[in-house]
Amino acid sequence: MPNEIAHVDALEILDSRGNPTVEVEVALRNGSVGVARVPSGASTGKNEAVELRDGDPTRFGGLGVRKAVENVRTILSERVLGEDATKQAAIDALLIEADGTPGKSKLGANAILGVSMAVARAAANSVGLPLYAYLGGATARRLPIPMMNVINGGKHAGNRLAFQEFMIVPHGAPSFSEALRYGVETFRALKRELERRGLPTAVGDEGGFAPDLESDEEACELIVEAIERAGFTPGKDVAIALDPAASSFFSDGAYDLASGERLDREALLDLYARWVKTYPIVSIEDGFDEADWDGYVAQTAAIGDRIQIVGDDNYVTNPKFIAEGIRRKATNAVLIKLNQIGTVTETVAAIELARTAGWRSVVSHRSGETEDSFIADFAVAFGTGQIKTGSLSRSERIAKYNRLLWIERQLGTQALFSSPFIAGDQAD
Ligand code: 2PG
Ligand code: MG
Repeated sequence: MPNEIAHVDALEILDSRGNPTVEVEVALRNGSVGVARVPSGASTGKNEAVELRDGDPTRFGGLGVRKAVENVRTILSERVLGEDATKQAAIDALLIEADGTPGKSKLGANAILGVSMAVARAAANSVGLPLYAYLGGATARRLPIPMMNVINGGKHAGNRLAFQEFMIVPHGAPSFSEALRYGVETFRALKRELERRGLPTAVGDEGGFAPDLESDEEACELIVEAIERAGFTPGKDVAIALDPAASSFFSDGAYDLASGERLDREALLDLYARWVKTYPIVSIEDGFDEADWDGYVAQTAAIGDRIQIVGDDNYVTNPKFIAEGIRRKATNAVLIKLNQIGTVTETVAAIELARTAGWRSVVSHRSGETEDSFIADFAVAFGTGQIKTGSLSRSERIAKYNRLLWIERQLGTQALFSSPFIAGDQAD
């Protein structure tokens, strides 16, 4: 068999927070090799596939992944040895079956995903195609618009910001590389603006600045200021996207903001509606607690015709929950994270399901990342048109952008890039 899997190995490596994670190497009989590294979240949804951690307090505070690594080297390796690496769906089915639990808790989604991704890479190398072309076929040519997280709060920073992510979206740029430049220049202008105001410019987990602002709204004001100071027009060239990750500031039926205000669902919805009028916001992800379906539904009914409403913690890239969201009209888009569900095939199924409902998909990194740029190729392969992969600092974030620059070059005149948002739409 030409693409036969001959060897599978794994190693406990470190992610961008210095926490252990899994790296998998798959070698084929013909000498082709595929390597993959698994990311890890901090603001995780309750129903995410399970990341297997050793729980041994004498190593890495219990965060070691030796068991997951061992599961790759033994059980998972035995399952896939001799299989054809180009049969991704069949291999993923074997991995799922080997685990046998709905949440991949027996062997670990970190172990399973590592093998799934490394198999895809090995197969791509074997057939001599870049990963995006192997996974997406000859027509895969859409570069994603980047959502760049320039101010970090919530669980990704030690400041008082309740909202986790304040992102810039250069939706007026003519190409991916120009979008990246708009992003970098705005990021730099933001740094100068923070310095001017005497605020710290240290960065958080995703490489965005993490100043201790008085309110969450101040972050939006600062970004608009930075966009202008960089020479761009807010809402026309560069817009704003938010991921409040509201589960992390929700307790006893209300939401606690950085300003000290405590808002119920209706008041928080009013705040979003007001912000959407005041700031050039094109997308809001996880605006409500992951179990607050009524919040999502009300938000989509109220402002879903003007902006993108994305579900992350409530869907966890799981077709079962996405189907529920479609039925309830809870959002109009979904965040896509491979490690929330645990195999390449299931992740593709999530994107396909969203598409049947006319929803958009945003391929996303995790706050704990590695130098692996798999998601850059993945976003192009499935033409999602949007990627969220952090700020314009920290190499684990930049690795994805740099990979997209090469994909753009390889695609040349075939490359497509267009904004899913209407430029100027939000500027009142
Ligand atoms: C999110 C992600 C990525 P984490 O909430 O969208 O930005 O964060 O990986 O911590 O879940
Ligand atoms: Mg999120």
